[in-house]
Order: sequence, then C-alpha cells, then structure tokens
Amino acid sequence: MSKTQFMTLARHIIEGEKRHPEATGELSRLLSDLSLAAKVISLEVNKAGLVDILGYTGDNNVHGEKVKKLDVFAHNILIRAMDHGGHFCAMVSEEEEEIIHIPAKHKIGKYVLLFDPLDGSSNIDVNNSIGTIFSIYKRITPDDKPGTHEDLLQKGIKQVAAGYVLYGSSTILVYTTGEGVYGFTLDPSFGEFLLSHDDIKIPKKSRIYSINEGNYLYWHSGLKKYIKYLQEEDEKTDRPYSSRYVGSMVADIHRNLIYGGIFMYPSDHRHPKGKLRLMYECNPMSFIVEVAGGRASDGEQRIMEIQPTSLHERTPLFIGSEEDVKMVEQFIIQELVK
Ligand code: AHM
Ligand code: MG
Repeated sequence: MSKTQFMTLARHIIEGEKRHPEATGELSRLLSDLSLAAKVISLEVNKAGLVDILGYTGDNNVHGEKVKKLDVFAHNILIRAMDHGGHFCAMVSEEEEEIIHIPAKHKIGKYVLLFDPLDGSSNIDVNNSIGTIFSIYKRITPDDKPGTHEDLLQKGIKQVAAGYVLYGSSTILVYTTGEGVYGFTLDPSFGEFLLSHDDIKIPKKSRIYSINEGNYLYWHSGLKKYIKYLQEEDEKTDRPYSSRYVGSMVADIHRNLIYGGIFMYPSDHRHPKGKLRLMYECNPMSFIVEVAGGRASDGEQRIMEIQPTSLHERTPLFIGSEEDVKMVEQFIIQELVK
C-alpha cells in the first residue's frame, strides 16, 4: 500500500475482518477500544516530565516491586476502557495479583484480556521508551458465567490477537491477529493511529543481541559461550554482533523486529525462571515475532507451547530472528546433554 493512502487502525481492522465472513466484528471493536486506552496513556506518558507524576506511589505490585504512578494510571485506564464493552469475561494485569472480574452491571463477553499496562517502568523517570503489552484469547468455559483461571491459563498458541504500544520518539501500536504484523504510528495532532509499518517481517538472521550483560557471572555456561561466540570476529557469519539493550523489552524487541536481532532474558543462578512473565509479556511478544517470521523459546521449548499454571509465572525468553534463536538453543542444549 502506498504510504500516501491514509490507512487508519480502525479501517485496517475492519478490512481484515471482511476477509473472514464468519467474523462478528467484535475483535475490531475490542481493538479499537484498546487503541483508545493507548492514546490516553500515550498522552499521559508524554506529559510525564511536565506534571508532578514522577516518583513512587509507595505501593508494591504483586512481585514486590515499587510501582510508579504511571503504571497505576495505565492499569486503571485499561480497565476503564475495556470492562464495559461486553467483549471480556475476565482480565489480568501485571499490577494486580488476582483475576480482574467484569463488574456485574456490564455484559460479559467471550474473550479474556491479559496485559502489562506499562512495561519497562524503571525508564519512566529518564525519558526512555516504555510500552503496553496485550494478549487476547477466546474463553473456553460457558459464555454466561464470569471468566475463570481456565479461560486465562491457555497456551500462547491459542491467542487470537496480541500487540504492544511503544511510547518512544513517537507512539506506535503493533498488533497481529495471526495474519501479518502491522504497525500504526500515532499522529498526535489529530489523535489517529495511521499505518506506518505494513506486514512487518523480521530478518531471518541479524547482527544485534540484547541482554543484560551485568548478569554475566550468574549465567549458565551455554549462554556464556554463546555470547562470547557472538563477540568473536568472523566475516562469513557477520560477527562480531553489536550489543543494544534499552532495558525496556518492548523497545528492545521492536528494534529487533525491524532491524533483526535477538533479545534474551535468561534464567540464571539467582533466577531459575528468569524475570519476564509468560502470560502478558512473553506470549504476546512471541505471537507477534513468530507471525513476523521469527522465533521465540525458553531455550528448550517454544514459548507459546508452555502450559501456564499461574497468572504471573515467569519464563526465560530467547526471541527474535529465527537463525539467531536457533543458534542460542543449540548452545544451551549442548551444555544440557553434557
Ligand atoms: P517490569 O515489568 O517491571 O517493567 O520489568 C520488565 C522489564 C523489561 O521491559 C526489560 O526487558 C527488563 O525488565 C529489564 O530488566 P533488567 O533491568 O533486569 O535488565
Ligand atoms: Mg512488565
């Protein structure tokens, strides 16, 4: 599509649904509600340096981490934007331990929503990029009752849509419903998301790696060897690789999606399950990256095939360009069979 033709997010979603005569239009309404929440959060993120919103609320989230005010704001906005549309029967947020039920006065829907309202929140105070991540499934329990853990604890392969919003030098919303990955940049003057990245494909092989190297001492030996391998000089395989790490997963993975790259948050001797959460961080990012032609695993198993057992569980994550992820898996598996 020519970039001179304006394709709004709303129109793009509707045109996608037209290709599926069985579609009810519900997914488009739901995504457009989500995009409204994204616009409100974006506005607030952009104001963060101007208003007295920086700093801690003093509360801890379910992981015992300090919560910043903007996290709470984004969490509340998402719930307020999404709980009354009649689309969902339950929601989960990184900022709330238990299932978020739909208030009795609103209609219950056939989908569940899992989200991280503001990922990378340690970057808020220093004007670095942060993001919102979301993941949507169809419920599996009967339609007329509130959603349950069973509806929420589905494997990533069952996602019907996933996306992220990156609040960076501009705000971009990237989503997939399984057929292509599309990016829409927010025009702040008239508040519309416009198609800017059509049918994103991640390069099969890259020369960028993203990992917190400060944890090197605690890594398992297979990973140590892999990172050393990336740093060696070899013209044929385009090494050494460059290292890029924002410390905000949405920003790191978005860059790698466009330029090619591998992002890693491994398990280590201190954190046997890594840091990142399966349900609202790793699964949605994996869905997007896989649809774009990339790969995502925990080192041994495809992320989207992990059977979740709890809402906030963590998993190691290796995600990005297919050949690079396959390579790190080889290094990890070689060490395991020793
Ligand atoms: P958060 O959900 O508390 O913001 O933590 C997740 C973030 C990711 O965005 C990022 O990749 C990672 O934490 C960075 O962690 P570290 O500072 O340990 O490298
Ligand atoms: Mg997070």
